[in-house]
Amino acid sequence: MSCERLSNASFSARYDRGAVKAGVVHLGLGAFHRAHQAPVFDALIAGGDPRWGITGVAMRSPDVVTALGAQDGLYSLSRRGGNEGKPQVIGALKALQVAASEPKAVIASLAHADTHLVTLTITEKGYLDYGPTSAAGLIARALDQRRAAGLAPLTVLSCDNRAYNGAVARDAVLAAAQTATLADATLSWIAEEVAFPSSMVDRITPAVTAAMIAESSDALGLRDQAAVWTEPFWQWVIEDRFAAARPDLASAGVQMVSDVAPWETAKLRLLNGAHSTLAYQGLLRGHRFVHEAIRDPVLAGLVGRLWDEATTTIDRSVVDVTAYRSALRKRFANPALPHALIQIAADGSQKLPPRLLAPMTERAAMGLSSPALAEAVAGWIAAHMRIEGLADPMLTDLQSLANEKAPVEALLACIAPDFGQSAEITAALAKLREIA
Ligand code: CS2
Repeated sequence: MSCERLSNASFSARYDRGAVKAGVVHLGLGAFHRAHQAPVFDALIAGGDPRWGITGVAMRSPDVVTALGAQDGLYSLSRRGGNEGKPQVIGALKALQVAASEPKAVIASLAHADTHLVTLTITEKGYLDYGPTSAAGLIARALDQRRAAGLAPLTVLSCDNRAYNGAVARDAVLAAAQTATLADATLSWIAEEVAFPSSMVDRITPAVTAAMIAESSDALGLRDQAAVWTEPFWQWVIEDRFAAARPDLASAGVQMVSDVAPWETAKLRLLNGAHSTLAYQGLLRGHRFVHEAIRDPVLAGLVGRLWDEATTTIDRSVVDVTAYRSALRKRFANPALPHALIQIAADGSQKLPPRLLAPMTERAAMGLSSPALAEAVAGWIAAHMRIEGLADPMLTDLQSLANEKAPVEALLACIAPDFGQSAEITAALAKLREIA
């Protein structure tokens, strides 16, 4: 591997980085942002609009900021599977900050006159935190300053896998503004002037490993401690509702629509629902990666039945489910992108309701049973008895309930108090226990 670091000196002159302004503040500087939104803004800048550079904010750990800081905010993106070519160097990250240790600097970035758009990848559970260094807390404080300074409102664009993520982000920012006892005038300004469009984001991007960093650095001929691997496919569907200045996202391949809900529902229930199913059932059957699990005929069959069930809850006038499913099978089977099941298995308490429980509830209302969805949920419970290394904000409660063989209702009550379809899950769990 080369010893020379990726740096400005090695950036191919696609555009003048010095002329780029930070019009976007992104909260949650993980691999997903660097694989999904950042290349879109990079394309806009390369296309001649330098307003859309990014201030990248890591919420807690400074590690990624340290790694990126040492290489002028540059990193390489490798598209794995298909015609990958050389890793592409992304130059859109203009500034780097850490929310936990420099909240004032982050608020200043959000309140800066050049900033028009805030994008968020703070994970499903990130919307439950209203504290002063949380995403919602920082945005609320910055909006207070913007209003006082007579600046334009912002567009706050959630890019997390939550149903109605725009409304969820709005509720979180309003709750944080209340918690911080900001002026009533700010609360109404947020409610009336700030835009919180929903968006559906999609690009399979595993957590970065040392092996990925080594291989990317070799391919680049430069040392890149912030390299990311992703798949060739990407999709971003955004509700077309911006507060003020807006980037020409459509020119970079983003779909601008009036209603994201059908896209969001299809993606959460077909892609993410199958992912969670493969994660728990796959780990239980001794697999480590998605591409291995989807090759297991038992799991491939279960995913097919799960998709049949989920499809009845999807608006097929908007989404071509047949094409979507066959594309998903290929994307999951991509051997060039090892995606660890244990990573997807994290935070099931937050992920299961929109992915698996919501379609079960909707099917029950149509008078339909959901054996495959129930089997998937049973896998989540069984994994809490048998799999080590799961992560979840409710892990202790879930593990002790699962190990005490508490009724399924007790486990589901932790994550979805109003859910009524536990009988099917109890039956599926009994079957799983018999097999084990
Ligand atoms: C995955 C997602 O970890 C998970 O829960 O299901 O991160 C998935 O890879 C992305 O949503 C794909 O767009």
